[in-house]
Amino acid sequence: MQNESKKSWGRGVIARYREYLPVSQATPVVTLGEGSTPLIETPKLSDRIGARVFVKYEGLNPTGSFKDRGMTVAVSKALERGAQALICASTGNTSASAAAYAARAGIRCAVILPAGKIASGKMVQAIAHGARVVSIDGNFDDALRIVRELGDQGEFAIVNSINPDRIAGQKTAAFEIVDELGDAPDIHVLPLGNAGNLTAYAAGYSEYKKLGKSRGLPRMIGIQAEHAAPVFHRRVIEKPETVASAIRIGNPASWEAAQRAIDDSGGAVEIVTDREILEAQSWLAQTEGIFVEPASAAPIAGLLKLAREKRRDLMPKDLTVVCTCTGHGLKDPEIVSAKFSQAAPVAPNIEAVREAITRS
Ligand code: AN7
Repeated sequence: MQNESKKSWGRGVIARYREYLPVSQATPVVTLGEGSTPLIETPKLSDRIGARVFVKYEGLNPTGSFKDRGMTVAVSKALERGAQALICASTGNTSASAAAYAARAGIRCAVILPAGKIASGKMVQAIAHGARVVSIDGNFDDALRIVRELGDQGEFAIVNSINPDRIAGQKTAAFEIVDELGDAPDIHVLPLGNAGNLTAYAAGYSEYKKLGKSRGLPRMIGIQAEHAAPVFHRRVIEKPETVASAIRIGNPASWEAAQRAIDDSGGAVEIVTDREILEAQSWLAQTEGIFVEPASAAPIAGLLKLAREKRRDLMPKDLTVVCTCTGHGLKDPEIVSAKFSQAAPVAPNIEAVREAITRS
């Protein structure tokens, strides 16, 4: 018999890391079995970088992105406080996750999205899970401003990463990495949008180090898209633009905390072009077998750029590098399918099919 008093049943980050999270026996746990995602060693990427590189593949969470780690904690706590409805602004993944966890919790969910800028898979998820979807004629930063105001009026629980329960849940990804590697990596690279995730990882690594579970702390390196790079340029970007719609953000909510985490760790913020992002996405899918959405390819593009520029200040040789790939490639299928023109069907016989396979 399992000892139920010691170990809560099932999967999910609250079950696995309860003692490090702001939950108690009174918290109703809303979970879809998130977390425990694979840390995949990537030999071809390692060769190109000159380091031992792992991908933390967060696209394998229940709704296909890292947001689920924070959402399980945020929605459980919202339910504990008696919330009847959730609200979030989103570039897509937060809304997909909020919609699913709200459905699971049996409460309403409203998602406020920049019109025309949400990848189709993410939009489909919000609709499928029954969220009330409101598109605004504005960008993510406008949507978040409205959500903050609506949240202040007490009608909705905000589940954006300005909610500290979200950050608490997301730090479990750092715990998993240290638990698996037996120590912290030397470098951690991830995409930087609202900067909540970088802040969460830094908190997780630092908490684990204080507990003696790791010896060092990784340098935190955030990667932004060239025309959506407020942290890199140290100024608000009024009209951010990038093919990586998830990180099309001009005024990050966790800007200060992330900047501190980057500085304290001896890390950096770098930028990559849309072209570099799409090339990295395609290369990772075709050489390592890992399909990620464009925002999640940004850190891969960033690592390749650091290696190309021989930035040995940030990346001395033979280190251990972990790169978080935050969302699944299927979230944004048009990006890839646009590259292919569907060939006309061929006759249903071996000769025609063989000819089609070998045709250049
Ligand atoms: C795949 O869903 O902001 O720096 O509203 O979906 O913690 O914001 C998504 C962000 C990286 C950036 N990768 O993380 C939203 C949203 C993916 C993302 C980020 C997002 P943060």
